[in-house]
Amino acid sequence: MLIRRKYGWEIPEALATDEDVFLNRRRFMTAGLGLAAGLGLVAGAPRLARAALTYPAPRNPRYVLDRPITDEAVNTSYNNFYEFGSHKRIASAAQKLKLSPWNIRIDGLVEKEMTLGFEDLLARVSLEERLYRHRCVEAWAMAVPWTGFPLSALLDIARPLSGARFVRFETFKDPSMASGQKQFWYPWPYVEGVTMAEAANELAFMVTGAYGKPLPKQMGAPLRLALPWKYGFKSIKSITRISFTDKRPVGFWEKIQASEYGFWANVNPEVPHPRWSQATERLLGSDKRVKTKIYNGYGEFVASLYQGMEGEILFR
Ligand SMILES: Nc1nc2c(c(=O)[nH]1)N[C@H]1C(S)=C(S)[C@@H](COP(=O)(O)O)O[C@H]1N2
Ligand SMILES: [Mo]
Repeated sequence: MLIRRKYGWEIPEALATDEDVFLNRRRFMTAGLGLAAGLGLVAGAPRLARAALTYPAPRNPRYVLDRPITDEAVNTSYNNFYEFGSHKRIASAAQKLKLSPWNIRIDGLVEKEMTLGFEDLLARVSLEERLYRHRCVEAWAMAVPWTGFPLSALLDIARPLSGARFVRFETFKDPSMASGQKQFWYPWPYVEGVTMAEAANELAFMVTGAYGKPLPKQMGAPLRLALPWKYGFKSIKSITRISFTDKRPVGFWEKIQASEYGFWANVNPEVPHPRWSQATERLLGSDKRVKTKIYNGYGEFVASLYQGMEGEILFR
């Protein structure tokens, strides 16, 4: 049984991480600072140290899996990232993604609009590792050790105004870099959105890494979302813009086919996709199928978000 702590990550790091990792991390940090000093970089050390020493981040033990972690080699070679092609083998094409400079625009209904460099953003948050399940609407699933920070920490930085009701996320648009974006019939850039309440939910996670390392390009470097209770298409990759708005954002897939891919897109085995069943899912890297769970097994964290919303199409 899962014991709920209000802030699970607020337990001392030595308890959250097994001792081995904790001690290694300490040693690593000390070594890194020594190296920085040796190179005469002490003035710039806080930023350098932070950016260089974030991996591996301590694991938050609050989020547990019911299945093995998907093999890293499988996960980095089977991806949905339509910017680089409308099939799963986009990993090599995605190496064209240019990661620096990487700026994130925060705009709309906020106290003060701003543009943050990715490194500046990293310096303002603390990273943790979480084991999350991921359920694609196409009925395959994976389990990933993500590294990142809660989306709520980004809300603290962005300081949305009281009129903000939704957060809208946008991916880059550059057809010269991402050949899939030459397919002009798709509504680029990729967009996704959540309500403010969903954004503030503890499960909503901004991902900067996986498998104890910075995120590989094909998985949505340098910054993507993970919303483990929703179908995978909501977990937008390679984010460049985060806007606060009073209008419900229309996602990339919703724009293409609203009858199949809705705004809420909460996982539910009992509501079939118009073209296939959602009752079971295939675990990536095997032929094994397991039963899909409502809210992908995260109902304990998120079901209350949807109370009294029975009139909405919550599960597509
Ligand atoms: N920008 C962008 N984000 C995206 C997608 C995409 O095509 N473009 N595909 C989505 C879908 S359908 C899924 S299942 C996941 C896949 O993530 P993965 O490749 O890391 O497994 O990314 C989501 N985020
Ligand atoms: Mo997906």
